Amino acid sequence: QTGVAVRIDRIETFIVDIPTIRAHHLSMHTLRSQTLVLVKVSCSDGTVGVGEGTTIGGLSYGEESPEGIKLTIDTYIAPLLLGADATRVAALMASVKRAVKGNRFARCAVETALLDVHGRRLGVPVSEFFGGRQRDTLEVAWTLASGDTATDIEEAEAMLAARRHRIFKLKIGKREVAADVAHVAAIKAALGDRASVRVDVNMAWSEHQARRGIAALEAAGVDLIEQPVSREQRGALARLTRRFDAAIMADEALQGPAEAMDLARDRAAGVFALKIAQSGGLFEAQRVAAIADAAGIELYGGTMLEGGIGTAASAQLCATLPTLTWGTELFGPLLLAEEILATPLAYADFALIVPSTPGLGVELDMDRVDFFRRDRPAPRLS
Ligand code: MUC
Ligand code: MG
Repeated sequence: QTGVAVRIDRIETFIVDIPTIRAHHLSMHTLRSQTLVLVKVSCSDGTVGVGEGTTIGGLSYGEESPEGIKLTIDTYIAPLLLGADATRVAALMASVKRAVKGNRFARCAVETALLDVHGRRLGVPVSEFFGGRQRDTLEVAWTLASGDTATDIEEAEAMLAARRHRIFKLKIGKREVAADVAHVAAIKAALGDRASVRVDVNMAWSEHQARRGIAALEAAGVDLIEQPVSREQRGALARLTRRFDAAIMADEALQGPAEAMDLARDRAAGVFALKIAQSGGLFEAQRVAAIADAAGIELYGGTMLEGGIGTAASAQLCATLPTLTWGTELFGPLLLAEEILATPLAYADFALIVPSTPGLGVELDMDRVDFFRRDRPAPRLS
């Protein structure tokens, strides 16, 4: 193309499988390793940016799988972008959205890489594209999901002692309601006022189960209930929100600004789990946050258990939000047994320190990425 300031020359994708530090039990899947899809965008001026598209448990969490995210980027998004002006990030993503319906995780991964490369070129962190920072650290929750109550309590105590986390999210919904409630109540009783205890049901309950479950959880001192019922059951979510004092949070039900608008109009949740991938990128997530703000809905910085790239991208946006009442759960890299960043993200005093160098503020260690790649390249012979 003529008149293009900086051309997009190359877009590469890598599927990377990384073991987790322990089994992570969710209502729909048990994770023993996490699969990240990494995107690398190289431009004609020599700048390179990276993005990440990550989901949980293949197709068990949502409608995009890691393999599908890679295919969507390679086959449908990359050809649209090659040769285009890399400096027009919002316009590029608008053209991608016209040509690629749905596939929000894939679009988010590409947008993240474009923002990273744009920030690096301009010498500013990605947070500057969203109005600049309102905070430099983000409180981070930890998810207790070992599958065993005593192990979870031990893990929480260790996190408190290390001043790494004082908010704990428990993944429930796999067992009988009574068994799950007993598990959560035992953990809250052990931790008392030293910690906030929250649950994520990942859509596993019927409305009736939710009424029984939430009443008991509220009595046990749980302060936040995430996605108790199916994402389609918006009426049920709204009724639960009205019925209980404990905050009800929408996660799976929230897939971008249009759904945010519907949920806000129906008052179907008191809190939104803001996720960049589920929203369709950082720009769309910023719009979700604006709708929440206007509707008086509180925000929580959610995760898809991303590695360091996706986590840094979420952090760049979360740092710019006017309010983030419930903090974040940007702990994904801490659940992975292996590091793929050249320098790990820093966590201290219950918080993630938002990287402040240009772009996302993190670097991939490409030797480590090559090692964990599903299609591992043949070793380079010197
Ligand atoms: C979810 O459903 O929110 C976040 C933390 C965790 O352990 O799983 C996720 C996904
Ligand atoms: Mg959730």
